[in-house]
Order: sequence, then structure tokens, then C-alpha cells
Amino acid sequence: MRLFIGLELPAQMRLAAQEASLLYRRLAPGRYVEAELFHITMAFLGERGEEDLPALQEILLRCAEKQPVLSLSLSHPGYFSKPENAILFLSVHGEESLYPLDNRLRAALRQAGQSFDIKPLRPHITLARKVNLRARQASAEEISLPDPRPAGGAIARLTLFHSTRVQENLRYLPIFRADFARP
Ligand code: 3AM
Repeated sequence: MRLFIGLELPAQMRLAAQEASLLYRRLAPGRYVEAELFHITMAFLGERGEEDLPALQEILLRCAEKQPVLSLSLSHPGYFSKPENAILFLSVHGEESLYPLDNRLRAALRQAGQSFDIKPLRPHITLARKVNLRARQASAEEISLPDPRPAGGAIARLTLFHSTRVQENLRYLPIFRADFARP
């Protein structure tokens, strides 16, 4: 099964990201993601067997237990890759608070011999793929997208997701959650 570790969004943040996404899809065509799938990836693990689950759960628990509850909010839109074939995302305010958690998570995964995607963390919420941000064909001008409402909230746990298809629809199913430290 395909696994990754990430953060679930508070309801208000998800809703504001959905509002932005509905507006962007009218301005810039692409393959937009359902709001249900919005999340922040912390570590992509890839294909794993059931036998890896106990060790992974242990890592989540260990990394979460000393982590204070995070406070994040939506920031500006951005993109990866080329403007005519972009991955469109929202950045987050408060992302600097994710780096200590990222460091602990990577160290724990490495120590346990668990492989993961080693690209540096770039906290983001993917809204769409294959987006065309060129205002006009062959022009350098890019469509400018307005900022979302700066909605935010508390993120109080780390989640192990199973990326799978349910009746042909892509779903990120939370299969384990580790709570952050209570204040
Ligand atoms: O939506 P984001 O960008 O957070 O892009 C995939 C998605 O990230 C990423 O893992 C998240 C859940 O699928 N992903 C998928 N395949 C990947 C790979 N081979 C990958 N990240 C790194 N390497």
C-alpha cells in the first residue's frame, strides 16, 4: 500500500482553501483536487507492506509526543514546475514551525531504516495539477490569482495516510493518528 505522513487541515482552513480552489478553476484550467484530499505532506513513504505499520506508528507517536500543537493559516498561491503545466498550491503561514517536526521525523525514519522521499520539505497544500497559468498562448504573462482568505487553526496531530482508490476515486485514508502534546 502507498503511504505518506502528513497533516490534516482544520475545517475552516479546508473550507477557505476550497473557496480559493473554486475561484482558481474558473481562472486557470487544470485538474483540480477534491477538497477532501487537501492536506500538507510531511514525508512521502511510497509502497509499504502491512509489516511496516507497527514501526511507522511508533515513529509517528515518538515524533508527535513532544510536538506542541501547531497554528497554521492559508497564505498565497504558488506553483511547482512550468506555468503551462503547473502544480498549483497554497502556501501556509507558520510553516517555519513545521521544520523542527520535519527534522525529527526524518531522523526517526532514517534511524529505523524506513525509506522516504528525501526532497526538502516545502510545506504546501496541492490544489490542482496540469494547470495552465499562461494568460495567452505563447505569452510570458501569467494569470495572477488572488490570495485566499487567511483562515487557519490548530493542527493537533500527525497522520499516516493510505493513498488508494475507492470506487476509482483517489482517497487519502487516515490509517493512524498521533496526537501532539497538550499544552
Ligand atoms: O499533494 P502533495 O504535493 O502534498 O504529490 C503527492 C502528494 O503530495 C506525493 O505524495 C502526496 C500524496 O500522494 N507523491 C506522490 N508520489 C510521490 C513520489 N514518488 C510523491 N512525493 C514524492 N515522491
